[in-house]
Amino acid sequence: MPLTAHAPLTIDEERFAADLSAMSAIGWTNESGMQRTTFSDAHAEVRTWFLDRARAAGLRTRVDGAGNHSAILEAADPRARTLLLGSHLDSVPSGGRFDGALGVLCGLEVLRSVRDAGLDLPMSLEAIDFTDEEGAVLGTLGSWALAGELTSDALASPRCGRDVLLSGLERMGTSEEGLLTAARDPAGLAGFLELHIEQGPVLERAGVAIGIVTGICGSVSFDIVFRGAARHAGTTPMDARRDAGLAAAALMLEVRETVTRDFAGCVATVGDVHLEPGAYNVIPGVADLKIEARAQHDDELDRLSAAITELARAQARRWDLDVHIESTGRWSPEPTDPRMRAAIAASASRLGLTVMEMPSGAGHDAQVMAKVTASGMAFVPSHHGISHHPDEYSSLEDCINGSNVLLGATLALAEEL
Ligand code: HGY
Ligand code: MN
Ligand code: MN
Repeated sequence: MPLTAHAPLTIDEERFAADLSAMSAIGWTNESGMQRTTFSDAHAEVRTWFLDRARAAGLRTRVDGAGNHSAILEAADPRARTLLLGSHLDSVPSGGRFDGALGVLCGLEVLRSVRDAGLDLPMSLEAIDFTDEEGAVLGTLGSWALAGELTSDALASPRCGRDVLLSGLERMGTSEEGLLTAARDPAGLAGFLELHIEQGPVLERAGVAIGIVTGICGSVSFDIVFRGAARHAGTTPMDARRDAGLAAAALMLEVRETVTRDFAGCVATVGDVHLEPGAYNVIPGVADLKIEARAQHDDELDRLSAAITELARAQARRWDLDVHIESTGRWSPEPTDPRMRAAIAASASRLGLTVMEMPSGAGHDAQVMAKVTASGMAFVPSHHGISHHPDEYSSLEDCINGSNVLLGATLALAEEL
């Protein structure tokens, strides 16, 4: 009798809810939300917690050369391929409790539920927590390494600086060499599924329980440094200044105007501006901006990059400044796999959950994994669309729905093999 002929297998809600609460407390601070950035103590603590919970369930565990942490439920057949289920346990600074972490716990819960049910699937299952999805170091670092997409060039100038990278890898029990040798043979993979919060308002506004992701946006990020002349704020006439802060302010507004006017459906954000020396009575000689832009198509990313670069150069000319523009990352937009979308849809429908297809405005490990194996994503609603903020919230019911949909999609894929 096919697996999917019975009433849908569902997760152990009590166990899942208790783990969601315990996991959410690790790295949580009442004053500034979730502080689990890559290499932080809280990040290490939650990763240890994840492996402990896996072992408690009788699952094998592994940490690969990229520091990706996995729980594994092996198929009886040693030649079986592996279906990866997961996301990331690292957070942005002052982030939320659900971004990434929910997907890792849902992956673990799928393995535990399959094991509890005594099912012997024709594929091994691996719940994986990828290293540094959020980009404190590089962004999707662990999935890039596993996909074999990581290069030593990319590691030459990481966002966190080489020292932090090397010392952090050492603390994580690996090395740059380990990162570069963590690639998994795609022939051994049966696919990748990621359950994630939507991080936007679409599902909640539509009153829909599950989002079936059609494609994941691409993004580019830059570090733009304007250099002028730090001078006395009181004695330097207004027409004799080379004020780097003015270029930063003008560029922030111009980027918004340009993207809003010329790039429908795209977004751009200046997420950080740092002025030096940073004193009331000194004209800023240096302005360092961290900027990123996103689009659903590669050619739009190219045009966005060119537009931002030209705007920065024009502001440098206008305020008589030098400007240095460094690319700090590019993630190509990727469509999800139709077979994965169908498995998610079939699972949601067997559970009686409403669904809608939608693109992802957030980046994810799934867009990296899509380069080497069939990948799919399912979303659960985010309350008021809030994310990357302590107020990020998804209801327990929605989280349980997400885990059940992931379980059902896993069984539907096993059925196909
Ligand atoms: O930034 C993103 O889209 C993701 O949360 N890393
Ligand atoms: Mn995420
Ligand atoms: Mn995120």
